[in-house]
Amino acid sequence: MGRTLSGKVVIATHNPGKLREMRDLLAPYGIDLVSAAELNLPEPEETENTFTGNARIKAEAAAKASGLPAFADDSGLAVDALGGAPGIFSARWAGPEKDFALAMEKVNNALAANGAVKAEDRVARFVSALCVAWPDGHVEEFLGEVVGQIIWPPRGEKGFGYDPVFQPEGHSRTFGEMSADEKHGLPPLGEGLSHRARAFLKLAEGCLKAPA
Ligand code: ITT
Repeated sequence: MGRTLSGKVVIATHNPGKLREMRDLLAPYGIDLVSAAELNLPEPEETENTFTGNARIKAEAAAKASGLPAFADDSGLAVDALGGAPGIFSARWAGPEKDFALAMEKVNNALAANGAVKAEDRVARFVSALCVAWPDGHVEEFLGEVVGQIIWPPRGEKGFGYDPVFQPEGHSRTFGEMSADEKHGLPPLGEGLSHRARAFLKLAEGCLKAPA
């Protein structure tokens, strides 16, 4: 068991889709949540070359600036046939306008340019690195992953980011077609489906008290 998370906690993300999911995941644990945007915290530069490193930058910056424990996620889509791209650059592939229709098209075009047409050539994984940092410098880190395939054209209006082109293994619908509950797939519905939910289940085991 790591250090228990309680009281007031900052969710250190500026991405509204991720904020919604991180709030959802923490909701049963009776924690008082405040977002980085509500506290006007600046967005630190993500200068590390791993998901774990960048999650830690975000959590530590928010904990230091707020004096509160902070919970951050660094995540992305890693496509096997593209050598793991866009990976830690997943947000950056959408450009300054955060245009994910464009980012999804770039992924599909890159696969097409590689001749990756068959499902088995379009394997991809979503990865989530979660970090909780306390103002005294203590950190706890967790990693989750879900394997699937890139489909084209995109399907579904739910979720955010690359969800409409990602179909998790063993499912016939994309994350974009799933409700938040289905995408998380938490117990008793499942054993955790999305990368974020899988990392979160480890976090819950290490740092959260079971909901009353
Ligand atoms: P913060 O750093 O403020 O948290 P961000 O959007 O910059 O927000 P990341 O650097 O972690 O976050 O970028 C991850 C990108 O990967 C994100 O912008 C999404 O487009 C994509 N992504 C991550 N998890 C996803 C999910 O569950 N569904 C769809 N896309 C996801």
